[in-house]
Amino acid sequence: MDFDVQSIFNQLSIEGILVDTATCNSGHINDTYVLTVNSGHKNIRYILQRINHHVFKDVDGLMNNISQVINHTKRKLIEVNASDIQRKSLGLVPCKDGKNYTRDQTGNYWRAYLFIEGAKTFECIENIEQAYQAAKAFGNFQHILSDLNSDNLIETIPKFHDTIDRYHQLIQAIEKDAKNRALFAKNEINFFIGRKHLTSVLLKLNAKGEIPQRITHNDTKLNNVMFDNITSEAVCILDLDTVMPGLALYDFGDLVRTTTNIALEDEQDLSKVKMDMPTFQALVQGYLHSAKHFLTSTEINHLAFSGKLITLEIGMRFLTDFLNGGSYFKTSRINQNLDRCRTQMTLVKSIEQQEDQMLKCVSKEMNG
Ligand code: GN1
Ligand code: MG
Repeated sequence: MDFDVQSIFNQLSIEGILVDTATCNSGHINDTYVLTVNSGHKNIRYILQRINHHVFKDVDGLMNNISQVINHTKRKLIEVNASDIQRKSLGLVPCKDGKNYTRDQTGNYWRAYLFIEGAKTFECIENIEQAYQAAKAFGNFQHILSDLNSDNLIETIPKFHDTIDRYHQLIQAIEKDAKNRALFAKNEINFFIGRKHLTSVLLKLNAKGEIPQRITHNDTKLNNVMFDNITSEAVCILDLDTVMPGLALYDFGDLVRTTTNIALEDEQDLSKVKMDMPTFQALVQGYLHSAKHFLTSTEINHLAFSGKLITLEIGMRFLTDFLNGGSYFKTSRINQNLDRCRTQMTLVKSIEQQEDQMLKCVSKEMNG
């Protein structure tokens, strides 16, 4: 480990002795560890995260967002007499100085959460019910946050889902061609240039007032949901770093991207990558179950489109990072960002081929 875990642990308001630190290889941005602490008669686990402050530049604002979201969620769960509240919302561990994050000697930022026991995350779905559960959980998450005052939230990453801006960033990376890779990625570049018109669709509808801004999660990857080991229900939503004003469709779109495709995000065998219709149907059912009452008809009519757009957006981001020489997303092998980009492109094409059926599926689920 490249840091002094004991000295960070000493700054946390936790009673007990640190007995183990394990690396958790999940997430492309922050570094995550599982701490085991002996508190006399039992072991208690915690999540420790190094916050990537090159990506999240205002860590204080970020942590303030997260604590507001957690407090609001807990209040709402108490209001409805929910059971097992400790496991249904993240719990931040305070530091000895009263803050909810700390800094080490090298200038890195750290935070700790209570570990949610008896539940786990998945990189790909193992059964269709998980797609239903995840979509229902994110719909409910948006519903819970619908009355949180967004004036107090900062934009943790400005223009995060601004697909027009993401396209411009790709064009800049192509023009700069810092690593001389543009020729090598010619087909990929043309793929996105040919779909430029898609990037403005939701932003225009938002500007016209047809799609409202809401407080959204903005990173609804399947592995940001914890599923209960016994009931298989979605218990808790993780990764609150990008909870901020956004469009509900960004959340639904990323669910399409990460659940309807059973291949890994960096799968090299592209024949495995496709949008699975029954999984899409389960997603729609789960999402409508908790979000139908607040979604506008324009939002509902764009559920299928959102899957295509967010997959396209993430594909553009992977390609941009590949062209820039890869400093944003963590990689563990050469050309991994290009492989990630290719899976996204394949998934976009698969969605395009099935978009009519997806639209029909949504209207069938809406109209009974
Ligand atoms: C990043 O860190 P992680 O894996 O939860 C990224 C998301 C991308 C995702 C692609 C802050 O999420 O936007 O969709 O990778 N998060 C940030 O897998 O950029
Ligand atoms: Mg994340």
